[in-house]
Amino acid sequence: MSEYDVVIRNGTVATAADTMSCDIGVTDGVIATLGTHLGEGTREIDASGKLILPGGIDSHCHIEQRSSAGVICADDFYSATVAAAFGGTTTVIPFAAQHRGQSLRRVVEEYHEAADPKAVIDYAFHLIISDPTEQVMGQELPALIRDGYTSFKVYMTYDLLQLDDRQMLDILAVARREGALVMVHAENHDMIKWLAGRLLDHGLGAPRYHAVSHARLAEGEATNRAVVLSQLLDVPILLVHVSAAEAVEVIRNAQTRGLKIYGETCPQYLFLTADDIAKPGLEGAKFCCSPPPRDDAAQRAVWTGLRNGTFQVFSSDHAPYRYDASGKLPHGEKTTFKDIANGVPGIELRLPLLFSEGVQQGRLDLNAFVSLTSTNHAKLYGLYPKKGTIAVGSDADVAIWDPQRETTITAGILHDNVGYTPYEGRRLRGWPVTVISRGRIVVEDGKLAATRGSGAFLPCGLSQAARPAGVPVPELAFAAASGAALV
Ligand code: DUC
Ligand code: ZN
Ligand code: ZN
Repeated sequence: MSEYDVVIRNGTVATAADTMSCDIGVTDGVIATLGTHLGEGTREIDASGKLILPGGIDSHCHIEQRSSAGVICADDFYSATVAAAFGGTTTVIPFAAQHRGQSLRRVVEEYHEAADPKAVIDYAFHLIISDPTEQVMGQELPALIRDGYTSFKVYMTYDLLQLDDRQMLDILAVARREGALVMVHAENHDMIKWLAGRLLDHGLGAPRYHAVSHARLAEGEATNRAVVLSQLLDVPILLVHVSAAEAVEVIRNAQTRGLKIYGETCPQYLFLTADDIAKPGLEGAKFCCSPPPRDDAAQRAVWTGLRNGTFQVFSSDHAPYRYDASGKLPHGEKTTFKDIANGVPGIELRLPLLFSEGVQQGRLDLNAFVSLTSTNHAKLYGLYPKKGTIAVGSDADVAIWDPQRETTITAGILHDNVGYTPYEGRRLRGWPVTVISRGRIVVEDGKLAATRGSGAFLPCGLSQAARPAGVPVPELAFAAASGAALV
């Protein structure tokens, strides 16, 4: 009888901390041994010349989600998780999105009904809170946090999602009390609406004006406001999908001042610019997302932020919409920028893009790549060390990379249900060739080896990052001394 279920031999293993030559023995879905001269495995994998990295964790993706405008994502939990797996990702954390009037508990049940029979890799859920009623804030949310939904996204823009500052503070206060992590979509709603209205009044409805209306200052202002709200209550937050240099600077400054502010960015802010949105006709709709890709200087600021630790996580913000009336172009040729479904696909290419342009081009070392794409996600969202590393006792979630494999990106090689890719024609070096989730081979030799519904739900623990710094601002300290604990 074999000693292990799976043994991976002769590869180079990299974690967020180390790079080493060792073999991996897997038993019952868990890493049992790291070492050399391991006994036999029922399944033997030769990883000579390959890198063995923790499976990616994509902690920002939209799957089978209905937007506030009523448009459903092109990917369901099967196609999205298959695409993720082909791209080296073994855990996804999409959103259970509340629309106004809905019970948060019921929303979570519905997302489980969608995901449980379809996902091929493991998944957790963040919540989206758009209707912070007394019932939601007083009962549903605290109970859900205790059930393993320990992070939630709030929006400072979008007509039907936007929260005002007072509501934001209510949510931050609950997060502080319960130890949950708040993810913030930071753009100034009124600035965007004002700009969009004027542009449309002047007959400027082409996709490129999406980027004009979502001005970089709107992102910078809201990012600063979110930081200050978090500071007031001494509760950490994560700024998601950061695109503008102005926002990167605000986050960096806050971190320098010792505030617990975290940052996330995404492939579209490294590899696309507003010029893509300005492509002729409606072609630019394929690149419309919020906040939008900006310019070369913003790309440089985002790369710098990845290198110097301003950003802890690199996620896809996969928000898949087809280039037709079901998604990007609800009014066909007459669609203006304000009606284009926001979002770009990226769940499969997130890791290959960053590996090729980051690691292979010498911008990031391999360990930073692992931190940004896997380990830090697990730490931020309470999944570490079950997920996010290669260590004895961790789930055997690994991606075996051929670092030299060259691939030209076309929509046809991808596994999502979008029909186009914003990265068409790019040539990448490095690709995950074998992907393993809890010891199960999920992708091998370009083929899917996992079945629908074989992914498991992961209740999240509390984030270490979400602990308050413990230094209340003077006003809160004074209120407390006066007998009023405001948070
Ligand atoms: N913006 C979001 O806020 N969510 C989904 C995609 C997008 O572009
Ligand atoms: Zn967002
Ligand atoms: Zn998003």
